[in-house]
Amino acid sequence: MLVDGRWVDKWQPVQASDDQGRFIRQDSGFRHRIGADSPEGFAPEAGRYVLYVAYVCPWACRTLIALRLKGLEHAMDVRVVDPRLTDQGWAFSGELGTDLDDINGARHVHALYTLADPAYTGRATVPLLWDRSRGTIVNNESADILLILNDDFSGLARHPVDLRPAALVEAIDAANARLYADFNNGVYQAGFATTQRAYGEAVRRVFECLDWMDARLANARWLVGEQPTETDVRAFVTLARFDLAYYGLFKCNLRPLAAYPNVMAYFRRLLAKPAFASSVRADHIKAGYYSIRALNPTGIVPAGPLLDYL
Ligand SMILES: N[C@@H](CCC(=O)N[C@@H](CS)C(=O)NCC(=O)O)C(=O)O
Repeated sequence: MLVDGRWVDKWQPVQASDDQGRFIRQDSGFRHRIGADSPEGFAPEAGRYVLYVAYVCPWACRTLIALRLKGLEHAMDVRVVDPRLTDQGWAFSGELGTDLDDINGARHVHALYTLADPAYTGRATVPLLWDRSRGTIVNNESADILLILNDDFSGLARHPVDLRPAALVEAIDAANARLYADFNNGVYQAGFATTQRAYGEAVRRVFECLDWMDARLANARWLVGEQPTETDVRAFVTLARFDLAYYGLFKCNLRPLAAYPNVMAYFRRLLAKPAFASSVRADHIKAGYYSIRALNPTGIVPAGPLLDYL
């Protein structure tokens, strides 16, 4: 991570733990919005902003899906980092179909953070939204970036998609809260737990959440409302990594996804949409998660699982 703008220590996936061995995720450091009246002058303009992502990262992929669902590819460049973590965090290698950083010439994502704030302290995470005009980070919180794409860029969007219709906001936020705690972040809490008890608690919540989704989807096509919403984007990114990485590496192995017929049918409905399907790079997901040395010291990437849906 960065401390006062200097890269320190080897990269550790365990961001922080509480006294019971439970994984704690850090808060994001840049939280600006984009708008004609933005106090920092971040106006919504085509060609001005760059979205830096990793295809291994579920948080980054939710912003990529939103970008494509909204039809904003023409308005914003995307740069993709190598999915394999290095001692200096995310790197621009140009390998595995990823990008070099032709925008800022950075070799690692942490260099973007220190360009934005030479005294930055915190983890150098993706996704991040970069402003070419001011040479800084607008936002590095995927939940915010999703709203920026949905709302702040709606004037530039080519598809009339609203991922947070006003009438559904309460239901979306309630479902999101459960999904985040028990599923999106729950799998990480299982994977990075350092005590049996913390793992046991987390894995139970992961599968209770799958039970809840399966029951909810028995009579519904989407988790909230009649069209895919932000909630479906959030559910999808964890489902897409479930059998590939969380079942094995994170020990979320009570059951594979196929044991949940309604969830599986729902996941296939989402996969049929190009904006969702194009966000899934199984090779990046496996290479990235299995490069976490704290969980997989040999770095060996498993051959399977062979899945009929990816
Ligand atoms: N709150 C952030 C979390 C992003 C996050 O944790 N990204 C991970 C990749 S999946 C990361 O970049 N980790 C690098 C690190 O923690 O040093 C968001 O949702 O945008």
